[in-house]
Amino acid sequence: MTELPAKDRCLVMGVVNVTPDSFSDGGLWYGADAAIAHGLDLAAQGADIVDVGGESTRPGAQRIDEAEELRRVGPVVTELVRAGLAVSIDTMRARVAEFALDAGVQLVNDVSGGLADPDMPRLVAAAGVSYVVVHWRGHSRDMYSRAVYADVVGEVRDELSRRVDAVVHAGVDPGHIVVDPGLGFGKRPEHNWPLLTHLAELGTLAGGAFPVLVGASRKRFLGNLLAGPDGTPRPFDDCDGATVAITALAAAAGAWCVRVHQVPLNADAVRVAAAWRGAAGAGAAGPPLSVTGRS
Ligand code: PMM
Repeated sequence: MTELPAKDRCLVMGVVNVTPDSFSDGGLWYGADAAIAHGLDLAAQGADIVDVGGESTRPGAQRIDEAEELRRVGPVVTELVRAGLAVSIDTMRARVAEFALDAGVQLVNDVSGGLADPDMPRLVAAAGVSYVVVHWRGHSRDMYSRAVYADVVGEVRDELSRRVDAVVHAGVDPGHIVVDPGLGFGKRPEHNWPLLTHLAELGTLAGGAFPVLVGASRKRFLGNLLAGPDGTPRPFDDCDGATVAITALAAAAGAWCVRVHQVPLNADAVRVAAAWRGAAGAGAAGPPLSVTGRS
């Protein structure tokens, strides 16, 4: 099977949202054929991994049922794995992850960090694949009510640390864990910036140093930053320049991977950052992941 790439630079994960309603590209790749073609395009443009998701997590989103999620992602995951791509499944449901693991994905990206479905950590542990544990405080329908922090970096780090302990307790190999501050998940714009500037700290938990994934692409806090003179936020799909800037900064700070909607310029940015880190004597990327596929 295709293994997760091990590179001496930050990896680029291209997003394939098979949804009618994701905040920045909802509907564009909703049909299976369009989503498969998009995944192949992202890989051809330089994505190291393609991340397939069927459930929108935009603020306020209502959940879809499991059958619908499987209907959306099933054919896309199957076909992209068959094409030889390194594929990750973006889901909070163990049953969806199980289907994707059987199809051959190498990574489970769970934006709830194992909280939404208690079966998820055991499933990932048994599969022996990599697991992205995202900081999360609850489902999208009311995520802003939980976005209250006195010390956002310290609290996110503590909560992530507890999730890492829990998934390790469920059997996940610590060498397979990636942590993610969950930008925008139960966070207001002002919370995302300190998280971005403390990535190394967020990856250094009681159990050791973990690779960090950053998902800033096209998120609302960038649209707010780039708002026009009348305060109107910049549209999502016009935030790719800001995303590339974050990619360069995060990769230079040692991020393991960036999750992005638009690949080519981000693929350039991670190479710039690798050269930057190399010249600074920092090593080209952050802590390594044991990148074996399913055992
Ligand atoms: N953000 C979204 C979806 N999946 N996965 C990880 N690991 N980190 C993220 O920040 C993340 C994610 C929401 O963005 P989208 O609707 O544009 O996919």
